[in-house]
Amino acid sequence: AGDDQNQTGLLTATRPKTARPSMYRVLLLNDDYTPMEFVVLILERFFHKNREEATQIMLHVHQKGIGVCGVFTYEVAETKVTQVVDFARRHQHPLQCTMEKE
Ligand code: TYC
Repeated sequence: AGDDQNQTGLLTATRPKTARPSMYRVLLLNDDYTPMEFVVLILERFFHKNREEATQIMLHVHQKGIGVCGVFTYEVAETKVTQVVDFARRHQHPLQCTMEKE
């Protein structure tokens, strides 16, 4: 924030011009067919989780039905969803991945 001087010579408050971008959660959904090990691999490969974190997230999704893999700007989140779904389909797994605004 700053102070600008207008034509009247009065100081008025101004907003900072750079807003933070909206953030999006990337979500994994549970299903009955995708192997647990494959979900762990996805969390390691695309979300840079270590084996312990990946296993925790996978088990959370398995038990609760849905879980967060990470939070990203729109384009990064969209890319992650595409990468996960493409990878799952290439391996003939029905794994669902989606995104939602934070
Ligand atoms: N429910 C799956 C199984 O029992 C494992 C699984 C976990 C699938 C998380 C999808 O997002 C998922 N093999």
